[in-house]
Amino acid sequence: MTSKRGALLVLEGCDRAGKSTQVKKLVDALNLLGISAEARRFPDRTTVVGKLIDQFLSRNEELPFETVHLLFSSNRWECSTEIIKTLNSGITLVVDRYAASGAAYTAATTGRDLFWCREPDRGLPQPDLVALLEVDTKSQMLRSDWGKERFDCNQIQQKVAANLRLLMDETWVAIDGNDDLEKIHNNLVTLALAAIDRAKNQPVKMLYSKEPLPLY
Ligand code: DGP
Repeated sequence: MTSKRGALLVLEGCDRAGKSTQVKKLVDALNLLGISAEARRFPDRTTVVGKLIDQFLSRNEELPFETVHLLFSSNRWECSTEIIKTLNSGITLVVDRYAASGAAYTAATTGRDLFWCREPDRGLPQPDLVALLEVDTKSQMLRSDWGKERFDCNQIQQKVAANLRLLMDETWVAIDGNDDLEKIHNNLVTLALAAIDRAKNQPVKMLYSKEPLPLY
């Protein structure tokens, strides 16, 4: 490990919570402050696994939701070595969705418990910060492209929102996504700088490696 690694910063939330906009703004702001930062997103639809996920999401491929759950997790695993290398080279990563989306969406769509849903992601690089952007259902539906993909439905989104709340631990911060864009951004910059400072002299940890698990 280098003495100053980058931090793994994750933005989570339901569909159309404003994550992508905030990821881009945060990366730009960090780079302007002289902190090397790059954006990532999951699912990464450019990989072989990601292409299959894309087919499923656009309803061109039918697969059991449990199978898809493992594909989403594989998609994170296939990027995990590169993520660790990048962090250890001193670059901070700002990631649009990560393992919590995996657990929250599968629990919402299959009824399987969060404990089961978290398992495939155990051992992935652990985020140093998870910022949960929470928006009310009305403003979510007003955002562009609503209803186009498989999980763009009110009932699923409400369950996802509740599941994300249940997944919160000490690395998470909930943010009101209905707030003004710049206010959210400034809040995220402050949180990111603190997380980068905390992470810089620590090794990258493994996700869900502590016992007992915080959910039960
Ligand atoms: P996005 O590209 O962020 O719009 O995500 C595409 C959709 O896939 C969105 O409805 C959220 C869902 N999703 C993202 N990650 C996962 C995951 O790991 N598991 C499941 N089941 N769904 C996910």
